Amino acid sequence: MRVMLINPQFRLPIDTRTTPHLGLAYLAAVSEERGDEVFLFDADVEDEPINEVVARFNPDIVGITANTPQVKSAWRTAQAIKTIKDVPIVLGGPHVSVLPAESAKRPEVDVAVRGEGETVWIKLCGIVEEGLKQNPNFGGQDLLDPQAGHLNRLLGITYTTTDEQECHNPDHPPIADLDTLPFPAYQFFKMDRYTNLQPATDAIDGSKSFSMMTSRGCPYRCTFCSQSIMPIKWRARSPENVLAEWQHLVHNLGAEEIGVLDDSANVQVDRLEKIANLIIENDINHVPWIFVNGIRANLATKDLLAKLKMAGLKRVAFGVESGDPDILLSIDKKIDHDTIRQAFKNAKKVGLETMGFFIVGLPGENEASMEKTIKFACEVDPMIANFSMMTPYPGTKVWEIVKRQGNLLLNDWEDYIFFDGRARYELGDMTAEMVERKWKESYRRFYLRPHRIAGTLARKDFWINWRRTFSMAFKTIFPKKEKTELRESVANSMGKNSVKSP
Ligand code: B12
Ligand code: SF4
Repeated sequence: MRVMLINPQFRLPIDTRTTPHLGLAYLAAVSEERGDEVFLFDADVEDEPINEVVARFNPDIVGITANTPQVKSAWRTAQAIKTIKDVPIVLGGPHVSVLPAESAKRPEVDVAVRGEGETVWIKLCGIVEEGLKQNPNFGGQDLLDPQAGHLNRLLGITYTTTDEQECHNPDHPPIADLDTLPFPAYQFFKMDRYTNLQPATDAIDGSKSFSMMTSRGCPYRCTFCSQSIMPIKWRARSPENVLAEWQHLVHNLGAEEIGVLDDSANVQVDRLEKIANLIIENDINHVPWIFVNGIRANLATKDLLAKLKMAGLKRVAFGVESGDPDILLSIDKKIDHDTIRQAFKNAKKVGLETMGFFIVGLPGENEASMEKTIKFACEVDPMIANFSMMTPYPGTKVWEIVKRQGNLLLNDWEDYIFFDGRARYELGDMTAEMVERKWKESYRRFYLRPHRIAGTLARKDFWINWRRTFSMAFKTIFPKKEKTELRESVANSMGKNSVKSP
């Protein structure tokens, strides 16, 4: 069967790296394992319009991924494809998992898959394949025919039948043993067109950079985080299985750097230690790697960090979020400032680069609490500080709070991004003006301290990438007020602009 997987186009207002989409890489891998012919279309790096590729490849099923700011682009892509052929179109990903009915009721979307996708995707492909055996033109309408009932028993999906009945089948159980999954199938990506996610080495373009997930899910439930997409149960791959992928990336694909994307990589400290030991014993610790997301500060002991450093870890990140103890408590981070201080100290002591994630504009904030966040960031002083403007994603507790008590300033999913300098909501005494001002201040006050300027100028990668760094800093501090240009270009590239705001 011919299977097409799509990452729809969405460019952030500031330049971020472009890396292969790991979720699609997994879906491509299980499709390949099933014996399907796979075409992966990543609109961020393709030159050819989607309609030409669809006409040529003639897929039997199409899967499109979507996070919140991408979802309208996903709908536009589906519309463009449906004008060519009524191929079954399946949407999945973080946004679709939280609001499946919104996509499933659209005429251009046939099925919305909720949560972890591999098993459901494979089962759907099997259903379509059976349909094609009976009818070589089996399409979206046939799949949704209530008389035929093709989708009745498939867990984890939402769809609207041709007689307009919305069906929300029960959840699909999470994959119990992650070791049963094949490794992400990078062979379907145009690898030379990507940059690295967060540089672990000095090179940005052309570095052979790969992402990896050694565990899925997170046992914590921070109020601002879209973690609700994955099952609450944290599941980990065995150290041996992680090592096998690591070796594959280094020996077969020539990885020069690896970004570990786990949400909470150090939930089981002994597992991480074992992975580190295996990397060392198998002589692949010369390839630098980083934790792209924060690891838990309460479990970041000096011994663990020292071992990880020996295994090639170059940089570690911690989610600090707020410098205000009451706010930290209110977001259910389940951590305190002394623990965070100690984690940064431990990391620096063993010679790791550090990164801190901070949020400006959480519910309950005021000028004083945001001030504490800036001061705390300066105190723990990571090599990289990332200040995000709080963006309430659907499904999160913050989203519920803002909907109930606040004044949401967003009316378009494409604006659900957190680096464009505009506040997303007002709540109580917290005005948009205050959040925007403190957010800009946070970057200015953190990075424009004399020792930071000196430190930055002394870094080799700064001089290699100075044009990009300046351009990003300028766009961060002076963002474009209106993104109409961006939206028009995305819409035009799809050849359609008929998707309305939510
Ligand atoms: C790496 C990453 C990035 C990278 C993206 C790299 C890339 N090309 O993928 C970068 C840094 C660029 C990035 C940017 C952003 N990100 Co991000 N990112 C992540 C992160 C940490 C890992 C993603 C990943 O690889 N997951 C592992 C794979 C296996 O999971 P997956 O992609 O979700 O796919 C699975 C399922 O969702 C499903 N599935 C997905 N697509 C499809 C399609 C079909 C057809 C089917 C059947 C199933 C299916 O099956 C897959 C396999 O199980 C996640 C957190 C997380 N744990 O997922 C956040 C996350 C996805 N990001 C998030 C956000 C908010 C953003 C930004 C909007 C932030 C911003 N700057 O404003 C931008 C948007 C950028 C854009 N262009 O769209 C949110 C999304 C929330 C939401 N409601 O959309 C997440 C969930 C973080 C969080 N906890 O809040 N991100
Ligand atoms: S912010 Fe981190 S610790 Fe909190 S729920 Fe999200 S992934 Fe888990």
